[in-house]
Amino acid sequence: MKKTSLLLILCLLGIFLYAQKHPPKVKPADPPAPYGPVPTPAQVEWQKMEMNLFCHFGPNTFTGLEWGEGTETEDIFNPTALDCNQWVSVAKNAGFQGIILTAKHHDGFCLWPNPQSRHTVRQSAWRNGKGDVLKELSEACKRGGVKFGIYISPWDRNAPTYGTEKYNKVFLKTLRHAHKHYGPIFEQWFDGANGEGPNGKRQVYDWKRFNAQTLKLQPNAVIFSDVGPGCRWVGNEEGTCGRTCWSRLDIEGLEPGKNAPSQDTLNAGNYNGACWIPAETDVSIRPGWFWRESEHPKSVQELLRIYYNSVGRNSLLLLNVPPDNRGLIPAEDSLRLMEFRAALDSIFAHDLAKDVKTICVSNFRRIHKPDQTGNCYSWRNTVFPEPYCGFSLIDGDDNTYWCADDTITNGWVEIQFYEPKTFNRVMLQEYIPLGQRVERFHVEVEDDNGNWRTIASETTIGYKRIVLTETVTTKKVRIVIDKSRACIVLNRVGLFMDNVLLEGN
Ligand code: FUL
Repeated sequence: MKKTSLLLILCLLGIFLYAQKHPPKVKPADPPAPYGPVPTPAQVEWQKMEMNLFCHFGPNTFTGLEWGEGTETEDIFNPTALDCNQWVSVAKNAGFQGIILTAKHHDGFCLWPNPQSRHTVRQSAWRNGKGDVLKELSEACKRGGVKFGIYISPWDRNAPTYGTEKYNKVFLKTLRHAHKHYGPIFEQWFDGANGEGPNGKRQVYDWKRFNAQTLKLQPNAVIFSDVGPGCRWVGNEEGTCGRTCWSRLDIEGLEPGKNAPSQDTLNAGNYNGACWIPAETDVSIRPGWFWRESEHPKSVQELLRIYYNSVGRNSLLLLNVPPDNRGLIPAEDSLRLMEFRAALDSIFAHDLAKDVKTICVSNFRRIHKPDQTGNCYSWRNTVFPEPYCGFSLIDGDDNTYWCADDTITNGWVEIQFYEPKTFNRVMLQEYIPLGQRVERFHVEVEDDNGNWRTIASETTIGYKRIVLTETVTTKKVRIVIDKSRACIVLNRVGLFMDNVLLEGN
């Protein structure tokens, strides 16, 4: 061989080895553009709370009424052993992130010394008129690291001005007092009920000002009502969100109460809704909203069913657990909540999707050339997984996601295990800061003969979707996104075995 050829070969080899060690710097693939309306950061944080406690407490706790008349004597409110620390520890131990208290229900009685009213704890004999439930609960929440929210009913059967323009000012001052003294408030709950006041008149509520002032004083508060603007009523009090549930809603010209969207619309959202207003599922652990000695909490199976029908369907669960006439959450309710927690842990503590041999996707926005890693990720991979690849679905990170190329609106993710796994729950999550996209998907498993079988077909995903399937044992499972409204952006796939509630849909 000539000297020059040898030199050339050596040069080329040198270049090759250098290139191997120093691959050209590649620009990371761009993230996708958001699609449609998207949540505010406060709405994202709110949705991640997943489960909050609702506490209905007030004169009705002592009279057994659901809607107090507003004429009850203040002395009727007299809890003998109020301890908000107990409420907070029950919430925490059961895995609830926030507590919302009925600071004022329709009877108008205020659980704090509201200067706008003469029907409050201050006028009661409880603690000689020095008690303040809002103060105790907001402080207990702060100590316990639980978020605090308030329900203040605009309908007031006691306020003498109710039914006149003056009442809107009284209500604004009432709100301001609560928001200024007991914050931070993570959620302001506005009931749409609009009955008659003491003078037989109904109020025309000034919702615009109620909302604007709330956000001025509590900018991070998510405002609940039939039409948001922070989150919406799910349309029923049974604990059931729509199987199809868009976090989008049209609210132009609509209001809470009788001018609200239909209950079906609230349940499913609007496909093309202009605003991001996710569903909140409020339901009581007991038959009534307020405590009554004769009533008892729902079973663990019922609570689990509610969980699947709310958190598992792109909604937040607001579970009402009413304190009793001592001012404590009754033992049977707290015990039930602990059993509920234990059931959730037994199901969701172990995610089988984390034990994969490989996780492959049909397409992802990649940095490297296709032949470098293929579309699969396995634990034996030496190349660090790229952002947007299938590994993002099982990495336990809220901020990473599998993302397809801009034009790809259908595709699949396939998980293969080393050994067959048995499961009956499939959890999927979209990365909602970029909008809600998936419109239709199905789940397939492979049998021993290599044949694929569909075990579930569903519509929306949103923040979280838990699909109940028959119990299957398989080495391969595939989630097929049949239709996404823009390129697929999925944050998580999880597979679980529920031995508590065995039946499927
Ligand atoms: C309803 C009220 O009328 C009930 O008493 C309860 O507070 C429930 C959460 O909202 O509209």
